[in-house]
Amino acid sequence: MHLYKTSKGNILKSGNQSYLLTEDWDILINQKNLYYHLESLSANADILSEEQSRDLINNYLLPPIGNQEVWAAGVTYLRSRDARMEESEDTGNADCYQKVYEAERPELFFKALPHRVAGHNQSVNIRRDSTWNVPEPELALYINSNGNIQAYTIGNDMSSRSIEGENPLYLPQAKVYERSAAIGPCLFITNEPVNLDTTIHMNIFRNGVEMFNDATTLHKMKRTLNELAKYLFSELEFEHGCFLLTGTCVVPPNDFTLQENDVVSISIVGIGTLTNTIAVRNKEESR
Ligand code: DO4
Ligand code: MG
Repeated sequence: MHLYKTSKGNILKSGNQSYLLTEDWDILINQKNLYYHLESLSANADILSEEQSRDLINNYLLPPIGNQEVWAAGVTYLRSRDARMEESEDTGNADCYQKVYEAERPELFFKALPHRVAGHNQSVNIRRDSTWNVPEPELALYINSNGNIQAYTIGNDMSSRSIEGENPLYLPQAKVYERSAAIGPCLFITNEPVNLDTTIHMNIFRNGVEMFNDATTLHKMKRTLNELAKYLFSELEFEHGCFLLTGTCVVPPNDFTLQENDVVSISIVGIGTLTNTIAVRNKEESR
């Protein structure tokens, strides 16, 4: 099942049918068993025609988030560890990435409040004070307030490699700024375990020309999704549940940096495609 949030209501696509669900987003998704909850709501919900649901999704789509915080896990794939070690080798800080990759405790960091999060077809920013910027395509989890994974979506953990490479203590600045995160286009809800053969694919286009194209599969992740959720919830409570980006395994070559107007598309089989255009905030917007 796919659940879209729009400014005209929530749309559930299940099988060949689309339903309009008018419940408050935070209450709708924060369920002990979201799959069965949506299945039972759909029995009494208004059915939308294919044309109506396409119109709402194409013209009124919002990021699939209400009052949830967005958190992120780091260095969950070997490829990410290697990239961080390369970007920090001149400053002698590469060691900490090796250690966190091997440690029992995962790297978890706060990423965004909902108002800083972009959705599908919205822009994400690169920082003006950063010289090396990349998107990070990641599987994102929706975890309910009991700490149980209920849904999946696509995440883009925008990052400054120059700022983090200078000093790992700059991580919050490399990772957290206006519109540094995107999630969407919808929540994917299933009652099956996640298939680890699922691919995460990213393309980057500049002036219509493809600059980058690569993919990975979830089974390359060193940690389990439940392990990440368990650590995140061990000493934190999330009234409305939260989103957790699970780390990247697709990293553009070291001579690549994003530019304004580049288009980043991330696809995860079974969920869909999240597309964002790269923007730079103008000075008037900043204060
Ligand atoms: O250690 C810094 C962040 C790592 C990260 O965001 C990732 O591996 O995806
Ligand atoms: Mg990341």
